[in-house]
Amino acid sequence: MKTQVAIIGAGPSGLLLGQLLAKQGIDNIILERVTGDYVLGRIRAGILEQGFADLVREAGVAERMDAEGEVHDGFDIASEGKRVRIDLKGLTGGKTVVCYGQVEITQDLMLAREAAGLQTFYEANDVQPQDVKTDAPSLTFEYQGESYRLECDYIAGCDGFHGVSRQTIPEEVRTEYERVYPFGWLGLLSDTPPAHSELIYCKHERGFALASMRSETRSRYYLQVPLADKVEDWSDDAFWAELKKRLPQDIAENLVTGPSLEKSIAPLRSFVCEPMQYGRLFLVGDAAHIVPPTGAKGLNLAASDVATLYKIMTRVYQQNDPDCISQYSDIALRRVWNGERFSWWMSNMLHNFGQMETGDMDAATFKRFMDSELGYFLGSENGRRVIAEQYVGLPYEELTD
Ligand code: FAS
Ligand code: PHB
Repeated sequence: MKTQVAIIGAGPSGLLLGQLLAKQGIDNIILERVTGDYVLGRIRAGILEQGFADLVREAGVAERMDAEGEVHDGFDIASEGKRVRIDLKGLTGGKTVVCYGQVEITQDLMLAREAAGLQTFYEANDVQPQDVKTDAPSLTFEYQGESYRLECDYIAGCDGFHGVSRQTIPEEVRTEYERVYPFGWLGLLSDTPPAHSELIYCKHERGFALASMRSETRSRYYLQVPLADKVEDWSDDAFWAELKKRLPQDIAENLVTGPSLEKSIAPLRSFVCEPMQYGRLFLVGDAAHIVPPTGAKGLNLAASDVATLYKIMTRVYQQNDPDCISQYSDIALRRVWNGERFSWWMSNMLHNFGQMETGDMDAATFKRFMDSELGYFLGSENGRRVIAEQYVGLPYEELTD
């Protein structure tokens, strides 16, 4: 079995990359460990940067996103009883974000891949990259009880944080940077009308809360919870009662509650693996980096990795320029670290660290610094512009000639 680009993982990174490569006539096969339904069962991101939305349009898979996704011109940050709007459109010369669930975009990409007759092996087991430092790499894997080898020119490791790709880069070659936050996010999905027309990020002494949405009839909420909490510790009633305590009063008074469709706790970490490539193996998305969701960057950083690798593969095959693969890691990492810093910064400003460790200072001093930081950036147009231009996403970097 042979292809040009072998992709590990049928999450948003792998599916979007596969669709874009196919549009350029570059053959690709995806090997995915679980079923498609399992992939679609994971409720994750909800905000797409303009760059991501444009990439989905370029892939020819944007029809439902453009019809059902909601364009958001701004969002609120609530703190100390006040709500300050970050006017994305006004502060960035017209840039906005699209509110459209990761599940939806993943489903659209899956259906497009199937319609294009592109090959995906679901429930492919024990996928192992082989000979990635040679010009004849391959993937070995088990499928329906049989052993296979997929020969290829390049391997895209789109297999997420717990995948096999990053581990394929020898430890002595990899440098990993990490910060684990002393709390998690308890997320709840409900078929109730959103609390507000735009997102509200709430800093509160009881802990952070986020009011987001998926549509005019489906809402997504998050509460900062201690790492020791288990999702079974939180009944729906307990969730709603706590959320009302953290939301601004005028919003809480009109909150429509209802049964949860999904409830889960996600740990928060900042993580980057350098380099993001090794020979003909490229790490893409969560395989290489993780951000706390406070900046809505996780899925969007995966998209910018895809954009860079897509440009490189297009140049390799259409301009016969194999040397340009050496640009991938540096270009990808420059934007990744921007997203990491913004997500870390927003997490430090908006969460309640209580008496938890904050590195080089005591919790009370850290709180004073962060309260002042947030107050300054919300209190000045320049400060709000800094938040706005990071939130809509910095421009994607082009390849050098
Ligand atoms: P993914 O993890 O989505 O996909 C990797 C795929 O590879 C999976 O389908 C997996 O089954 C497969 N795989 C793994 N190992 C394999 C192997 N050995 N062989 C074959 N296949 C293998 N981002 C935001 O922007 N906003 C959010 O609110 C947000 N919330 C999140 C909540 C949670 C609980 C989590 C875990 C992440 C969240 N994220 C959020 C980040 C998330 O959206 C990721 O950035 C996004 O899923 C990245 O997509 P992929 O890189 O495709 O990785
Ligand atoms: C979401 O809707 O899931 C969401 C939105 C913005 C974030 C994090 C999560 O920063």
